[in-house]
Amino acid sequence: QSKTPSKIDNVFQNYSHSEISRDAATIKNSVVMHLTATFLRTPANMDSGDAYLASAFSVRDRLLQRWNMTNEYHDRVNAKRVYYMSLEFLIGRTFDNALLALELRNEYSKVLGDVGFCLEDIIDEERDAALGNGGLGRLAACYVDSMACSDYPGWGYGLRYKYGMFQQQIIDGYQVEAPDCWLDSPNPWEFPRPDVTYPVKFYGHLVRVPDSKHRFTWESNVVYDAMAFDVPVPGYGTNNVGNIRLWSCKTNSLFDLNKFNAGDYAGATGGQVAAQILTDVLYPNDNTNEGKELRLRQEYLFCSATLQDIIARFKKTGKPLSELPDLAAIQLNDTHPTLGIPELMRILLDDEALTWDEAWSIVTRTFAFTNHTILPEAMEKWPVPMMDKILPRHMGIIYDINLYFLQSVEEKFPGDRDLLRRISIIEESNPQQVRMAFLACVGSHKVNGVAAIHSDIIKQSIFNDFVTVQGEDKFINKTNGVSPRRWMNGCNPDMSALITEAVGDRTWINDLTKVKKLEDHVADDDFRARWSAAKQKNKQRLADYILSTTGIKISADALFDVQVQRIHEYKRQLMNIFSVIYRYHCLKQMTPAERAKEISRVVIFAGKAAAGYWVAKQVIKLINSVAEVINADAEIGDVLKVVFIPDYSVTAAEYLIPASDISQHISTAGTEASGTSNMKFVLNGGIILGTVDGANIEIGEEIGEEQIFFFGCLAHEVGDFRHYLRFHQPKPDEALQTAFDLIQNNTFGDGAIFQPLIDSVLRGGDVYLLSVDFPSYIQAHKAVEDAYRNQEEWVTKSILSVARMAKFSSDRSIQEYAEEVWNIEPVRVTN
Ligand code: 6GP
Repeated sequence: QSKTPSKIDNVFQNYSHSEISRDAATIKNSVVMHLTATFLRTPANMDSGDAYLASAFSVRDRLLQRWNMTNEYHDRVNAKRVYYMSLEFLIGRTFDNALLALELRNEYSKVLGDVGFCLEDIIDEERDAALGNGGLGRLAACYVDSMACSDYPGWGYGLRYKYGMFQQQIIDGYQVEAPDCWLDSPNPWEFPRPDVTYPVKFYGHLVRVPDSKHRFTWESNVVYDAMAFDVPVPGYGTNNVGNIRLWSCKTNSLFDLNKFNAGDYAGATGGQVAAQILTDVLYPNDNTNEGKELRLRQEYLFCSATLQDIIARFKKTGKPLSELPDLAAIQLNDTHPTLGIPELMRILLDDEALTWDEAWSIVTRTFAFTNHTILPEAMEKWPVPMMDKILPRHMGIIYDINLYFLQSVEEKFPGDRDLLRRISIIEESNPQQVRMAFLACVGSHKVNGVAAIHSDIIKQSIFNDFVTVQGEDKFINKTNGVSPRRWMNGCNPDMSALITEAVGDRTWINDLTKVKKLEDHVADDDFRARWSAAKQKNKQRLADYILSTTGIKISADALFDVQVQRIHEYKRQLMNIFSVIYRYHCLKQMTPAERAKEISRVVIFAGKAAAGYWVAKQVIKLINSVAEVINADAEIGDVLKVVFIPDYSVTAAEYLIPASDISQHISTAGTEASGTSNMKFVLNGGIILGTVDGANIEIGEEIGEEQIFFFGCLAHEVGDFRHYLRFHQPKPDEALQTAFDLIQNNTFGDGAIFQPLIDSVLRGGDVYLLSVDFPSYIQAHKAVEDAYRNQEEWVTKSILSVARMAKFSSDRSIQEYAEEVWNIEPVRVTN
């Protein structure tokens, strides 16, 4: 440990605390400095890529002052921190977000404008950080944003995947995956920390420490080094800058010089390859679990490095480990980081020599767990033999956790053997499996679902026995939310300007309850006209984006009908495209005069399918095949267009969401835990067509049922319908049958390709109840059209919706977590 010479303090006294320099000349100088000194370019040969990098580095310099100050301050006051552990952070772009947070957008726009660049083009040079699949990963990004903006000392922990979410290309209508080499060019938004590196062991064997019951030495030759990269999370309207610490496998020390010298070049780098691969790729599964060994090792590398780091930071305070829960709260974002529980036990037992009871008390007071799905295919389980081989120490700890837990159950409910079987962390299958959701539940002091309906469902289904055994208070609801910074102020500047006008200032961006003020303007004709104009501008921007990405020309005057999310059977994109086919059929039956009276509509899809999810990929093919036929039908023209936008991403969502008139959130009731895009669409003045599912329900409660179009069966009816359909042939109504007929008649190319999709309804038990919900779905579409014809009322709905959406800010969610789960207070960072 080197000591800081006392002189340094004096010399650099004012360094980190100086004000951010905002004047044009200083900004220009710093951009030019980075252009020349960081990237070895000159102003004369600068292109927009260079302009992006130089500007981004210059903005980051300004961010760093606050970042240093934040961490220094939190250390100084011994602030309790929350650690959000997530295998996924779907961040998207950072440059524009940072400009807005530092309130430097106009300044940079001017400086870049002076040298002939347009800020919007420069922003477009940045690649998304797509270190996540969908809902759960994007939620993590919104949550760290809210922690930063609400002055909570919060860190995200994740993995720095070399290849993020795959790039989706559409070739001949089919999805084709290509690697996302997002780190190919310099990334201004990460800081390598070679000094923050931890060894992580795998395999090996255990030696019991003499005379101890629970203390072991874990001997292993397979040790990888996890190195930290820090990603700043700029807080808006505060000095607070959050941090996402991402781990990457360090491989240099694994190069085998002896093998190299002996001419075995592949062998020389073999160890490096094995290590590197751990943090190479994001597993592209959304709401599914694949029991791959590499994934287990990836999860452990992540958990071990994170827990070692948290303990190292805590130890700097000099406090006893029993006080860890007073300075650290750890949130598990689904089960993927659950190994953090046995890992903390291992550290406390083996490294710190605590007793089992002392260690277990610390663990259960520190961890809390969020469940994001009840889909059975997503439930993480690991075969005991695999776990035992890769993580022998953890398997032993899990056995002991389970033993003590089951003993406590037996004490409360003596002789209930079936309860013990159901509730055991180890499933008695062949081979045995570790049920990660149960481990997470047993090791946490609070367990939450992500919307009211979902939190109720988990209490009645997967955690039903735990409610009986551990009491109801442990199981709570934390309805999701989204960041108003990115999902309003960032992506919808014109609407945001109107809100600022209505509120009187920009404080609504950090306090969304203020949007209520919009209600005062709902009768103001001028305001309404500008509201519509903002939507129209967003629609034109999307039309341009669609033209440039797909070559399809659409009219911005049509109704934009959007469904964008991962492609999944439970989300029912299939039902949507069946309804499009039916609409096409109806239009074809009409005379030109009748057709002219119809509302023109553009149906927009986007979303990725997991690479191994065949049915989902066929759905993409069907959408594209239908689009091709309809878009080429001159008789139909602009009355109906269908677009599949390839490579859906956070950035694409930022174009799509502000431009929607109607968006679809049509999961079978009880299957979508919450949804978060539903919130984003309504926060941008869009109207929802949805099922009575997830957060749709709470959105309806907040904004009023006149503002939302609900249809379909209810969650409590699903069981009976499914039961019926197991034994009875589904009866498609005339509309659905028409769609089937058109497909089978080869209207959209070879119908045989799509027969399995039709069979999933007719012969597969119609698990997602398309045949049940289709009639009310078609009805709901009619209701939407009737409402849309009355543009005056539509604008009213749009304004009222936004005005009543305050609940769905992630700031509200984070405040609830802080108060009810983490027990942390905001800390205002000052000099
Ligand atoms: C998703 C849920 O499907 C979605 O409804 C929810 O809004 C989101 O999580 C955030 O809570 N789940 C996942 O992304 C997932 O992979 C294992 O769950």
